[in-house]
Amino acid sequence: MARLKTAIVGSGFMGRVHLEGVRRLGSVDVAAVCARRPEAAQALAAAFGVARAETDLAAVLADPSIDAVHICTPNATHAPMALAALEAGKHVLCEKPLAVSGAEAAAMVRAARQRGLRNCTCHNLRYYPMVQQMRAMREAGELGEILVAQGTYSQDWLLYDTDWNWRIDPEENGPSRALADIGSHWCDMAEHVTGLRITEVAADLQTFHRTRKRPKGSVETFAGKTLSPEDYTEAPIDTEDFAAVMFRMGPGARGGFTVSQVSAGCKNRLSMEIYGTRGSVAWNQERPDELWIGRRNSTNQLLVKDPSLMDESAQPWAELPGGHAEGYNDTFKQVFGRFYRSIGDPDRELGYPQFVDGLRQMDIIEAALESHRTRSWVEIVRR
Ligand code: SOE
Repeated sequence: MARLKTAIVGSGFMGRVHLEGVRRLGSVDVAAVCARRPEAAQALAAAFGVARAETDLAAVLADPSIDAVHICTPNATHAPMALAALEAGKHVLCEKPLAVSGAEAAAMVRAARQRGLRNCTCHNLRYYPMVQQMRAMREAGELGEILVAQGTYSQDWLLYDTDWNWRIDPEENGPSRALADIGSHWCDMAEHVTGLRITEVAADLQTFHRTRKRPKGSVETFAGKTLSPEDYTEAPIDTEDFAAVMFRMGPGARGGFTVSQVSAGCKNRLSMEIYGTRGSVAWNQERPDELWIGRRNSTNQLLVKDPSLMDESAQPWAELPGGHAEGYNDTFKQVFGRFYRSIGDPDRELGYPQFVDGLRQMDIIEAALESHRTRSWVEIVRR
């Protein structure tokens, strides 16, 4: 396959994760890093030996040698940047949430389809080996009919009123914070593993800190836990720190999840529990190589990731032998590898989430916001 060229837009936590992930592929060159602040673009480019550090996205998009772009910037920039990149004929891999509204996400889906360009919403957490094992077991009928899906995505990096990040500013983040940021991961995984769609929601949101101390200068994701800035401004906050969501998955399956960015001791605790008529599975991102398997009439099991013990259809997502953990960074490599291989091979099975998957999560988030406002069940209207 001919070598491809890409650009990373965004120089924060996710821009660096993406750059590292692309570098592991061996068939894609990062031609440029683009960021708002020239010193940030230059620092990230220098750290990885990338030739170009840009602050002007238009200059990157005007480069005919660049085949694709990764959008790793605050949520409010996703749609304008993706639409400009698609207009310039670039394949687009965009971080989640796909946009700040369902309308924006729908426009991105339309634009990618009209131009026949590859498009990906980076719901990478699907691709931990044991998450793929849960999906494979469901597809093989080992769980039976799905009855219940439940869990949480809980963190503690925004617990204090001095914790700040662009996600707290609705101008950069959009109207939903915890639901859009980590609830989108949870819902995408629940639908991916069960093969069902969330059809209705009843949600209760809470903002515990009605004001936060906004530090002067930018604070990179998760970095606020170590910063002790000298001066702050008191900022009013109306995006949610927490949400509890009940949901229906069609006429049968039921479930519920919480999302929290204020749960002390939870670092990135995404727990997924799926209960079926023949058996159950449970997984926790903080112990990613372990899968709990529950049975009614035989002993429960704890499966430790080992490709030789996994269902055949899950094995491609486990590239290391048992006992060698496969973690967060590996999930990006899995997504990126399939994304770039699909560019060179139009007939290939894609195997990664598209913009349409990101749109579905925006529809769920908007329904949850409406449910909270109206204190009622809200149906997910599929576009
Ligand atoms: C912050 O909650 C964050 O960086 C999310 O935005 C990512 O999607 C998640 O993978 C890790 O935590």
